[in-house]
Amino acid sequence: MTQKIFQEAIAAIVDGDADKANAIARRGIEEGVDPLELMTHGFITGINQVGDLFGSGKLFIPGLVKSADAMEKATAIINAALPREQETASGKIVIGTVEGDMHDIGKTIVVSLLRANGFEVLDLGRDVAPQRFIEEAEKFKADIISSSTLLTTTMGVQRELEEELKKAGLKKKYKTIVGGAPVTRRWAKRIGADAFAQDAGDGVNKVKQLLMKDS
Ligand code: B12
Repeated sequence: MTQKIFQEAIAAIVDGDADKANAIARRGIEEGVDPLELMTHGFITGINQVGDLFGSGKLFIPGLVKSADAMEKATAIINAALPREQETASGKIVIGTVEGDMHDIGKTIVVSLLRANGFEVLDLGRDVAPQRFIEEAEKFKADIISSSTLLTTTMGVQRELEEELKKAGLKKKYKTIVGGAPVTRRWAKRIGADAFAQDAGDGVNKVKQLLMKDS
């Protein structure tokens, strides 16, 4: 039964059918399918296939936009269904997609999973400049600054963020974590970020580890 709904979720995203994606997300939750599994094995697998089709010239911008719309609808439903920890975890996280990058589906999943795990999260949205990450972290009294990027051309903004933190004498005050499809552990090390996470679940674990090192 679950395999079937995963396949349906993949097809809805590849076809760019927002109504179907919406209905499948709701049905999956009603039927007790684990929301994160439906996300990972269904919708995310679908959007990755869309990315491959786009990358190999078999799908064009209008198709990409339709699939992204279907993905956004499904993500909103899944995110709202994530089971919440009763306890509040101690840790404040500022997060955003870097300047020049409009991709925010993955970042939104990370936000939801962090909140579901009891963390206080300030979501700055997308197209966030390094200086703004820092200003908002100061105001919010954050422990961690986390950034997402999906474009290779905007990865450098994560490096700029590290440099700005150093310039402001704040590098020790905040832990940093970077993520997004082109981001690797090696990249994180190269720019001096404190952690890298490959997906939202890994992100929650890395945040916990960073906060433990802090205390
Ligand atoms: C959907 C999509 C879009 C949508 C975005 C909608 C939205 N609201 O986000 C739209 C249609 C707007 C779009 C636009 C463009 N896109 Co686009 N897009 C994609 C696509 C297909 C999927 C991205 C996605 O949502 N994945 C699903 C999520 C769940 O995965 P994720 O983002 O990787 O996030 C997970 C992890 O990485 C991690 N994570 C992510 N961030 C963070 C942060 C932290 C702190 C942590 C801990 C973890 C973490 O956790 C997440 C959940 O597990 C990708 C292909 C791909 N496979 O990545 C192309 C892709 C990223 N896009 C691409 C391109 C080229 C573009 C455009 C330039 C196209 C154009 N010519 O206009 C524009 C760019 C506009 C801009 N300035 O940003 C290229 C990038 C190529 C490159 N090397 O840079 C890709 C790779 C497609 C391709 N194969 O060519 N796109």
